[in-house]
Parts: sequence; structure tokens; C-alpha cells
Amino acid sequence: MRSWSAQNVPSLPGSSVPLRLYDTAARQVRLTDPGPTARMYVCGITPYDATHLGHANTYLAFDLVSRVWLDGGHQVHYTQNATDVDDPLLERAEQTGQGWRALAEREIELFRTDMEALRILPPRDYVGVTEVVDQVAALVSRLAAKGVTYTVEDDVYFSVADAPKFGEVSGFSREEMLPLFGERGGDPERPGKRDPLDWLLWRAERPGEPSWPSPLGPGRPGWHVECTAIALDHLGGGFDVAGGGTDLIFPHHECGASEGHAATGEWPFAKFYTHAGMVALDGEKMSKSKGNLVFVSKLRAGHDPMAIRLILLAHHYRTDWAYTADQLQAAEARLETWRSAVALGAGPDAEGLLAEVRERMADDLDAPGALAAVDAWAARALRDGGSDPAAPALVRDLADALLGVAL
Ligand code: 5CA
Ligand code: ZN
Repeated sequence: MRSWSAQNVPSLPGSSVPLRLYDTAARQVRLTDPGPTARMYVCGITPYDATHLGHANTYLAFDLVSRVWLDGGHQVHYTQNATDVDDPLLERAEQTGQGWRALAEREIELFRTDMEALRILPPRDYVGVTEVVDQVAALVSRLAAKGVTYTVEDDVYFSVADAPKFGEVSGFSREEMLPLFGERGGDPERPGKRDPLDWLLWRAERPGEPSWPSPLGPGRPGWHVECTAIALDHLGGGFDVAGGGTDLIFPHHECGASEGHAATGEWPFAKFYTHAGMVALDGEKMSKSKGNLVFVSKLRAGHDPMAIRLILLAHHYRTDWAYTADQLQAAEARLETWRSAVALGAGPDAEGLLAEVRERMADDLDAPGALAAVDAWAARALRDGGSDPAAPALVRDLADALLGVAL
């Protein structure tokens, strides 16, 4: 599918700092060590009710990963999917009496517009699952040939008994897994399964549901395997970062990792599993099913998208937080202050600021720390002026390149 447009990322003087990032599977911050081309897969939206602040928060986190790598001189090969056929999308289409394809297309287009406005760098490959059903079916066949699958009434399941690394991504016990599996799209109670945690790879055709012909019989992909297939086809195994929100740790990334392992024999499937915290409104996680959504497109009407970006940057990507309207006001005030400071003809020296912002961002994406450093420089510029005529342009460039904020 069409991705969205990239803004130019200015290159910065001096030395970059290599990115240290939290890895959910290792349960610690580790140094990323990408090759000349860093490879990243981030789970995309299921296109109904896009784009809420929670989505934006997640894509911003991985945008920051790209920016630190780019500053380090790496190219970034970034792949993202769109789950443009799945139960929740079909249910929403049914409830609202619209075609599921039209609903998906409309929401994906809104998502692209929101991402572009927020200056989120686009994926190189933006892949709708409906575009790659053959490749997903081929991966399911490959897994079947390895002997790790079985069928229940023509539906194909992955057998968790044949997943020796299952549990290593999330670190969850079986007791923790079981309820989450049911809440997040799994079918623990289905009769005929060998283990409640066995997960669906291929859903055989049902009356009234979309389906595609395949060597497995007509049907459609299960959820987890779509991301494994797309990541393998575009990035290959052993890529640098697999990302999403913390709600994807289990079962989505856990199951995907075992699929990748079974298909390739390689472990880990991704070197880092990195997850952004959940954004809430009124005390509850923002989610389509609860309907407590704050839409980026609504906020954009009347507010500068850079202020929306600053709301997100003000929270560390790994914390869970709740949105309140005063955060938007604070972000707008910050944006105005920064813009006034860089509009001056000269300012205090900004090389120390650049080093500090680089260090903060390389330290597991400490965006709040980076904002505080820019705040301090801007306050000094506005209070005392400064004699460096190059400083305002350098601050503009560093805010653009490392934080994605256009001043
Ligand atoms: N299509 C699947 C991934 S393959 C999916 O989870 N779609 S989604 O539309 O539900 O979510 C898209 C991304 O936004 C996921 O990475 C998810 O973890 C993240 N996300 C969803 N809700 C929130 C929230 N309230 N706060 C933060 N991130 C969220
Ligand atoms: Zn995914």
C-alpha cells in the first residue's frame, strides 16, 4: 500500500550516541547494535476508529527510535502492517452497515494524514494484510511442514507444545497467560484444541466472511501470523526491533516470536521487543471497544500538530499515562516559548544542549529529559539573550532531527 510522505531529517554536527533501549524479552535496557541498515517492524493499526492518542503515542515512540539511529548514520528499514481484515474490523463494519473494505480504506487514509501531520517518519513498507494473504498462507504451510500445526474443523492451529521458547518474550506464567489470551482475541475454550493456548493460524471460510483461496483451503489469516509473515518477507529473521504497545506483549508478540522461530530455526526472531505504555482517558485504557477515544484528527482541528506531538513527548514512552486537556495547553505554551527563543537573532551556545539531547534520547528515549534540556536553553535565551548567531538554527535542527518537532 501507499505509505505516507517523509519530511527531510536534518543532519547534525558532532558525534551521535548509540541507542540503548528497553527489551521486554531481556527485561532490561540494552545497547542496540544495528548494521548499516537498522531493521524495525512495528505493528500497525486495525483500521477502525483511527487515530487515537494511544496509537499516536506508540508510533511516536518508534519514530524516535528511527531518529536516534538516523543520527547515528544508519539507514532504517521500517516495515508496518495494517490489519485490514480481522474479526473486530468485520464486526464494526457489520454494526455500522458499511463494507469492511471501505471502512478499512477510509481509516487507513485518516491514519496516514494524522501520521504525516505529527511528522512521524513513514515505513518503507506499509503492508495491508489483504495484499499478502498468499504469503501468509505460504508461511502457515511452511509451519505445517515443520509439524507444529494441527487442524480443528479446517482451522489451522499452532501447537504451543511445539514452541520451546514460548513465554520468553513476555516472561508470563501460564496462569498469567490464560486470561490475557482470552481477552485479546484468543479462543481458549474452543473444543477440539489440544491446549487452550494453541493459537489460530488460518481461519477456514465461514458464510458471510471474506475469504481467499489457498493451499490450506479457502479462508483468511489468523492475527499473529500476519505480522510474522510480513516481517520475514520484508526484513528477514533476526531483525533489530519488533514494536507495539504493551497490550501486544502477550499473546501477539509471544506467538509471533514462536512462529518465526519455528519457520527459520533462528532465535530470537527479533533482537529487541519494545513496547510503549498505554494511554488512558478517565482512568481507562483508550480503546476502540470502550469508546473513550481522543482522536488526533479532532485535536488537529484548532491545534498545532506540533503541540500534539509535544503532549506525547512529555511522557516517557514506557509509562502508562492519562490524557487531560491541560496537557495540551502546556504543550502549546512550550511550543510558543521554543518558537520565540529560536526566532531571536542569536542565543546562548547550543552545542552542550545538542550533546544533552542526544544523551537523553539515546538513554531509552528519555524524551521528557530532552524537553527539559530544551526548556532550559529557551528560558536562558529569552531571559539573557546570547551571542551565538548559529545557536537558534542549531536548536531548530536538533528539535527537528531528534524530536521531530518543527519550530
Ligand atoms: N493491528 C494490531 C497490531 S498487528 C493492533 O493492535 N491494532 S490496534 O489498532 O489495536 O493498535 C495499533 C497500535 O496501537 C498497537 O501497537 C497497539 O499496541 C497500540 N495501542 C492501542 N491502544 C493503545 C493505547 N490506548 N495506548 C497506547 N498504545 C495503544
Ligand atoms: Zn502485529
